[in-house]
Amino acid sequence: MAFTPRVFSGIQPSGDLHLGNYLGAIRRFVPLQNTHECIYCVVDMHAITVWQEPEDLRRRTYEVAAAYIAAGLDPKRSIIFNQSQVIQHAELGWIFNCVARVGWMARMTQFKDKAGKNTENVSLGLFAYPSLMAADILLYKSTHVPVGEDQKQHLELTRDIAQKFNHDYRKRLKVLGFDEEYFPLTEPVIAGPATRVMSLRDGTKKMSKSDTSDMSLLYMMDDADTISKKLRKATTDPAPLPEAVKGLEGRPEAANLVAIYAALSDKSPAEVLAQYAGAGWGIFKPALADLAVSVLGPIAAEMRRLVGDRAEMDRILRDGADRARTLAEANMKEIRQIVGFVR
Ligand code: AQP
Repeated sequence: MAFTPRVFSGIQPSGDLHLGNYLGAIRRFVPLQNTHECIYCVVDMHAITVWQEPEDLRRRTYEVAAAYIAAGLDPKRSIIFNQSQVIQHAELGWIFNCVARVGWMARMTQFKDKAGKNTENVSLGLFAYPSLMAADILLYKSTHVPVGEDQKQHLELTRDIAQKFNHDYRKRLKVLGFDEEYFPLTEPVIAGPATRVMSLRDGTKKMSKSDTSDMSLLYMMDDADTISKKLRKATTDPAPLPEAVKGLEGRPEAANLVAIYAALSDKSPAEVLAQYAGAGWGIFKPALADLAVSVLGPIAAEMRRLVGDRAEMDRILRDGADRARTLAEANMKEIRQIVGFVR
């Protein structure tokens, strides 16, 4: 069956937003508004899979929504809301907990990374996280999900859950007259030069909200001086920039800074190297800092303005949640029937 092309993605309000979130996700959300029906969620229920101070959770929920809008999402065209306002996410998440297998969850590298040696003591929610993520996506029968590379495995699991649901309920789907492919097999959209932005201190480690070293991340709300200082101090090797992308092999920090420049300027790494071949870091780092300030500065200013206007943010999130709930409930009505719940 042909599904209506629909984009869904989300970000957790679990820490301050950084350049990886911006380049790997938010920046790439924006042009999709021109070609698809888009739903962008602030996934606050995912955030509490690890402890969040309630006041921080609230502040960051507004910040993520503000970042979406400041980066160019139009709340009239795209649906923007926070997950906990549409309770159908939790409802379908539970059904998917009963479709997914424990072994599938145990294989998730993000769970292993986050739980570390502490697997007995992390929340059950952290373990089941990918099942709620599958619910977020499939609740709207979303066909495309723009994400950074770190989310690829979770999206494969979303497809596994969709496939198992379609298979387990095939007889019921037939009896009720639904198409045998009830849920779509969603496509990850992982594209562009910065699908995995690395730490500014270690080019082999992902830039991540949970990194405790401030200098390893560029935050979306950093001011111009801080951006320049962090980029000036970013770890690099001593060699100048090569002429071609092949010359970045084995140079993770150099490759990372070139990828960041490319993504911020909508160029390819090859085009960036064509411009800077042979340049030393004394030239490239200030140029990168200027570029980063020119892109992030206006976004940060708009984020500050928006988070200062709580009434407007509440209105936008409520409107988005109302529109999302209408779509979600139409599908949930069918799903309850398929599963066999009496209503
Ligand atoms: N370093 C990154 N490079 C490219 N994309 C990234 N994303 C995250 N880090 C990078 C993308 O941002 C989106 C939102 O991520 P999330 O908040 O839902 O969860 P995350 O992937 O767990 O983000 P963090 O910052 O790495 O948080 P922690 O430290 O909690 O693990 C996703 O599309 C993600 O791919």
